Amino acid sequence: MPFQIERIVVRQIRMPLVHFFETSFSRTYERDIVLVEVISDGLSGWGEVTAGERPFYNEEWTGSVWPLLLEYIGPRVIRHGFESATEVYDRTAHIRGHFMARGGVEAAAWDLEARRAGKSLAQHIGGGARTEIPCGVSIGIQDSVEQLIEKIRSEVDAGYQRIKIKIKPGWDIDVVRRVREVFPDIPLMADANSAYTLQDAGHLKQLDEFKLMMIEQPLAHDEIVDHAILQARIETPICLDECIRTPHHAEQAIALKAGRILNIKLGRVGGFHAARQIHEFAHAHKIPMWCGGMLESGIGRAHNIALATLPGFTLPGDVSASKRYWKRDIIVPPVEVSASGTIAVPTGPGFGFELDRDYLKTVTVREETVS
Ligand code: OSB
Ligand code: MG
Repeated sequence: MPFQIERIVVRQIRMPLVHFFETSFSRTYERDIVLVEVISDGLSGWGEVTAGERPFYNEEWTGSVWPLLLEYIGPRVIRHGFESATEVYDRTAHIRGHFMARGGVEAAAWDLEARRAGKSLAQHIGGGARTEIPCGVSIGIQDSVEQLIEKIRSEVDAGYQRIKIKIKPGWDIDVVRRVREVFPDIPLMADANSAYTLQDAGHLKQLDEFKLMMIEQPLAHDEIVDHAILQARIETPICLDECIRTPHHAEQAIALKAGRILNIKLGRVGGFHAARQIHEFAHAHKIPMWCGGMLESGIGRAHNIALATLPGFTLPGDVSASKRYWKRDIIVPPVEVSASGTIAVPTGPGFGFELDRDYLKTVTVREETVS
């Protein structure tokens, strides 16, 4: 359905996390999130830029995406005649990298197009394979192993279908061993966020005895070949996250057997167009997928729910309840998870939740318009 974007409003919001989140690369207490509103014919589409506050997960961060949006991406897409939202990805493909900044606008365009068609975002992207999505949680590195055990216990009791813990050198084998002693049978996995090298292959092989569902991105953020070498040496399935940024990366990784599972993150791959392409290819190759998270606000969270309705997303992802992150979310109702660890896919137009505009105003720290 053809459309032109007349105006783009870029907002940065600041919201404290309910509990700090620690990965192998840093600890976050407060999120600074950039939101994108694209406006056309009196309708708004919304997107979230999933970059972190520091350039440690990938090269992007809150401070880099702001000028990218205002100086490069905004002017490039505004008043351009798009035949459909599938064209927005290519419109900014001359920009090297910066997939999250580009993906925020791209996802907003899909949301806008869904609203223009009066459809839910899930339906519009070709999801709708399921009316609810299976949910897991990602639990950061804690101050003590006992604290971690308590966190796991409360998430298992809440009904979540799988537990992911973060690992790094010095917080890995012994921690997983202790978790397995307490929870011998839960679906469990570990995410290293690129904290190891191939020289650690022998060390990582010690994880095999714990029957993890997978180990996520153990090696460098931009490395595919080394993951193939490691996968041949360990039994635990490798799941790739950081190093899959384009459909071509996914093809290469699958051809090289660099991993057996894919984590797909909307922002990391630049939005729905690339996410759908990766999904299609991986699904045809029988690679199970799940939707990753980046500590999103309600907008990004709602987009992730839509993405996770695609048929190849067969594993529980990192899309969980708003209340795990926020005292109050910017959408109403907040994202809620059932006692069996599922989220019901909303059926209203676009991403399917209402925006809490008053609260959005309260948490906005800067705002600019491209027109
Ligand atoms: O690697 O999956 C990751 C959060 C920030 C940066 C990277 C990652 C994560 C998570 C996410 O694990 C979790 C979530 O949104 O719950
Ligand atoms: Mg990860």
